Amino acid sequence: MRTQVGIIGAGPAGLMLSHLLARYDIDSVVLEARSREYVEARVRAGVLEQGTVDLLDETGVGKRMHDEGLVHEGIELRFDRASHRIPFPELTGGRSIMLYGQQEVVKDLIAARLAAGGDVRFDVSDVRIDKFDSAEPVLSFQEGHSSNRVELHCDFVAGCDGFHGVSRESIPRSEFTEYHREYPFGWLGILAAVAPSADEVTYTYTDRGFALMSLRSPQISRLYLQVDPDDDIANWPDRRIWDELHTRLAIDSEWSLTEGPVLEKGITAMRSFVLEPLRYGRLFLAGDAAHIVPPTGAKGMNLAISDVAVLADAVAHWYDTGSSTGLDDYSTTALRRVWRAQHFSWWMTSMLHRFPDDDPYQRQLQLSQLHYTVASQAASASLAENYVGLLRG
Ligand code: FAS
Ligand code: PHB
Repeated sequence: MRTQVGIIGAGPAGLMLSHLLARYDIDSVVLEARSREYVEARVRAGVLEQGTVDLLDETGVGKRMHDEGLVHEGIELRFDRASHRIPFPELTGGRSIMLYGQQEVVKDLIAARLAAGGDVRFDVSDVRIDKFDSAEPVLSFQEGHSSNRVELHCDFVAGCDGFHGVSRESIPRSEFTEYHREYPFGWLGILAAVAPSADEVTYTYTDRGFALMSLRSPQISRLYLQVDPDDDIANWPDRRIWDELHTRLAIDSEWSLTEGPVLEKGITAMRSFVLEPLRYGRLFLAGDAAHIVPPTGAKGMNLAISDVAVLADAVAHWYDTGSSTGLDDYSTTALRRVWRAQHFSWWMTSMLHRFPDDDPYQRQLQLSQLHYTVASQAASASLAENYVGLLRG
């Protein structure tokens, strides 16, 4: 079997890459370990940067996002029992964000690929990458319950298989540098069938820890609590979750949190991670396979999309001109935005969470940073331009 680009992973990175390559008439095959139902149901990110919204529109997959997504023109920061709004358009020359679940983006991309005759294979197993340091890399895998191995010969391999994928494990350790930071807390996230209690995404800093109010639709709320990283969701019955959310989100002005049936809950670890470089011969890494950010900056999915936007153009340039300049520059170009998002995500996380080993001085610094961020136009603009996403290029 042969294709031009073999893609491992049908998350936002792999699917968007396949979609972008198809617009250049470049063939690809996407290999996904999970079922279509699983990847389309996996609840993760919720915030699309302006650049992601624009790319979905430019490439013809933005209709349902505009029909069902929610444009948001700001976020709120809560501390000292008061809420402060950061307005985006005024501070970023008119840009905003879109609230639209990652699983909806995945559904739209899968539908677009299959409608265009794209080759997306679900339920594959034991994907292996060989000869990626040659001009003829080979992927091999098993399909469904078959024990036969299928070989996929390609010109390029894109490792879009997330943090626990096979791509990064296939690279000799001597070839790469890892940067990482573990955080001493996790996020407990719930999806609740109740109208959001806040109009906009609201981040809260309290002595008891961080909390976040977000949403997926006028009927579905998404909320998070900072918890111990090793905590077990079994320790968090719905009653305890709502009680803690009420406590952390409380403000002195007239406002209340509305509860509703919890549809889903889980605890996610928090880490920062970057692998450098992003290229190994004909193997290119993109998205969570190459980097992870704590979700406080709402960057994870957006970074995955921006990586593959760069990679698709570079691959197309090679096929069109034979020049490898785009491919040679891919890692440097992508990492520039990755490190900006790393810093912003680390900064938001450090400002808004209680650290187990912190002290009163540390907490005063956090409160000073929060007060300054909402009081200074320059500081608010800095947060806003990072949040809506830096302009491409
Ligand atoms: P993904 O992990 O989405 O996709 C990788 C795909 O590869 C998966 O479908 C996987 O099944 C497949 N795969 C893995 N190994 C394979 C193999 N060996 N063979 C074949 N396929 C393989 N980001 C935010 O911005 N906001 C959030 O609130 C947020 N919450 C998150 C919560 C959780 C629990 C997690 C894990 C991540 C969260 N993220 C969030 C980050 C997340 O959105 C990622 O940044 C985004 O999914 C990255 O997309 P991909 O790089 O495509 O990786
Ligand atoms: C979400 O809506 O899931 C969300 C919003 C903002 C974040 C993280 C997650 O920083």
